[in-house]
Amino acid sequence: MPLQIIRQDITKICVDAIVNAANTSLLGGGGVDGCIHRAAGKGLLEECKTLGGCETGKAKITGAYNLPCKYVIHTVGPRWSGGRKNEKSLLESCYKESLKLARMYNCETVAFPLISSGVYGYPKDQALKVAVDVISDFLFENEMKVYIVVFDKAAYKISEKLFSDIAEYIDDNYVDERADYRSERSRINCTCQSTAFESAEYGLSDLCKYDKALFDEGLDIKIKQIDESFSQMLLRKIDERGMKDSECYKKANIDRKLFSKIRSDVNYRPSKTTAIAFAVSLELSLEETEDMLRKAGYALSHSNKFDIIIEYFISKGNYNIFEINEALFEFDQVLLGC
Ligand code: AR6
Repeated sequence: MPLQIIRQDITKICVDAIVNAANTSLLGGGGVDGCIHRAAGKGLLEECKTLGGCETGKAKITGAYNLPCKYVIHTVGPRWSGGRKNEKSLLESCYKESLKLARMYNCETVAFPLISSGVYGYPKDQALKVAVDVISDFLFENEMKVYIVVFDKAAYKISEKLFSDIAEYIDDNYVDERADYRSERSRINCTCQSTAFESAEYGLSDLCKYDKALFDEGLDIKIKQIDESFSQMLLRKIDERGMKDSECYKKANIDRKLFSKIRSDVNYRPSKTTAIAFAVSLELSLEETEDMLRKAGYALSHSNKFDIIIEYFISKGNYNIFEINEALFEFDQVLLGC
């Protein structure tokens, strides 16, 4: 998954470069800047002193000293002034300039904090949107794995309205499913009782022989009718949509290597989250999504929140994978594309 949102302390992440939300002096401060300098040790400050500061929206790179990464990229975010002072484009520039430096230094993995969203007061939801938009644009053209590190859960919050809509949808569907589940169980119990009765009448060994002959015959026919596999359906849908492979896997937030594996193995069995990520990328209808999932051996059920949230977004025709992931994160579910 080329872009992942995780909750962690950025100083503990093993990547090629971590990004620091610094100030124009580059001589350290509070927030994540303070954490990075403390964890890196004095050498980092000594190197920063030689850089001559950094303008807002720009970035500079140093070694990482005692940190587990190779480099620290220092960028200076804008202070929030109500959105009237070009904050958005300055913040976009922080991400662009940092990614440019990371590419120049051949970094394959980079972790960003939510720049400007602490001491500098940029609203966290808007700061996250800028980060996701700029990074995903960059990943359309470049091979890199990028993490957005959110320190507190509040930073990663979908709107109240969306949250309550999804909560309501989960509520409604949970209830229906529970009722269906109860009636299904009582139906299964009845069937089990009548089967037990039949076994007693015919004798178990006769039944077994009879079943085996039927099974062999049925199996033979079934094997001849093997359906299109997951990978075949995926490639067919890509063609039908007139998409390029790269367009599809990038939109699904899946990396190229995993896509090549799926492409070259007709019987590849993806994880459920990967299969759904492709369904979202291809903008499949709910019915088509369920068909594609079945081919990978999965189903959407109403007995877990993850499935209901996916169903909610697909049935609303909302195929924005990052918004879906925000909702999954909010409801403590695994994210798509992993
Ligand atoms: N790991 C990941 N994220 C963190 C960590 C951590 N260890 N610590 C804080 N955050 P901030 P800014 C999050 O204030 O708003 C400094 O004094 C935090 O929750 O560090 O760009 C500089 O010297 C928030 O979401 O940076 C500047 O003067 C995000 O990191 C000024 O603050 C950014 O918060 C820069 O302010």
